[in-house]
Amino acid sequence: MSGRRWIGILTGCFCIGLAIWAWGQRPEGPGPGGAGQGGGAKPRKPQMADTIRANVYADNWFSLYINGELVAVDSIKFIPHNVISVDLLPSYPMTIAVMARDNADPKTGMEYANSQIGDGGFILKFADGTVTNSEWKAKKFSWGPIGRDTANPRVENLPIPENWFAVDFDDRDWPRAKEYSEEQVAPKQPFYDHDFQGAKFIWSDDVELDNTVLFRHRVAAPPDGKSRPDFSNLNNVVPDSPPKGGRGPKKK
Ligand SMILES: [Ca+2]
Ligand SMILES: [Ca+2]
Repeated sequence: MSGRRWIGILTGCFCIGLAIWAWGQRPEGPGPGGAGQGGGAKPRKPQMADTIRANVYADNWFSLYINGELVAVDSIKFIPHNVISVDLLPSYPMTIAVMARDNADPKTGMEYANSQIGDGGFILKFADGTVTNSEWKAKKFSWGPIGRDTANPRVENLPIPENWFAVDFDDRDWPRAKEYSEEQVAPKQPFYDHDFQGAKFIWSDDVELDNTVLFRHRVAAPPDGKSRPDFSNLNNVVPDSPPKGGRGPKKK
C-alpha cells in the first residue's frame, strides 16, 4: 500500500474519531435559556455544574436575598468572623439584596460590651464574576453613637421597608455604596481562605457609626459572559419523563 494511501486512511480515522468525540461533548437537553422555557423543547434537570458558588463575608452579620428569595444567612452573628459559602442556581437579571449589621448594641450603637464604637464591612463574590463595589446601592437604617459621643451614647433608626428585598422595590433614591480598603476593614483569616478577588469591601458612608445597612444590586447578565440556562420556572414544568406507576409522588 502506498504511503499516500496510508495517510488518507489515517486522516479518515482521525475525522471519524473527532466526530464521535464532538457527539459525546454535545450538551444535554436544550441550550441556554431553554430549560424551563416554552417552545416545545424538553427542559432538563439542573445539575450542580449549573450552580455558582457564592462567598460572603460580613463584619458582623448578614442575610442575603436573590430575586426576592432568602438564600443565605450568616450562621454566626458576632465572632469569629466567618465566611458563608453557598451554591446558587442563578437566573438573570439577578436582583441581590443584603441586610448587613455591625454587632452594635441597639441602644448605644457600640460594640464589645459598650467598650468601643466598632466597625462594619461587607464583601461578596459569586463565581459568575458578580462582586461588591461602589455600583451597589447602600442605605443606613440604624446608626450611632450620634456624634461619636460614647459618654452619652444614643442611636437613630429608620423603619426598614417591608419589601426591601423585592425585585421591584424602588431603590432609585438610595445612595451608592462606599468602598473601603482591606486595611480599613481588617478582615480575619477566613476571608483570605476564600476567593474574593476583584470584590471590594462596601458599607454606607460611615463604616464605624452606621450599624444596620441595606444593600441592593441588579446584575443584568452574567459578568463573566457565560451563557447559563434559566431554571427559574422549574416548578411550573415537568423536567423529565412523567412519573412511573401512576400518580405517586414524583422523585426529584
Ligand atoms: Ca464589628
Ligand atoms: Ca459600629
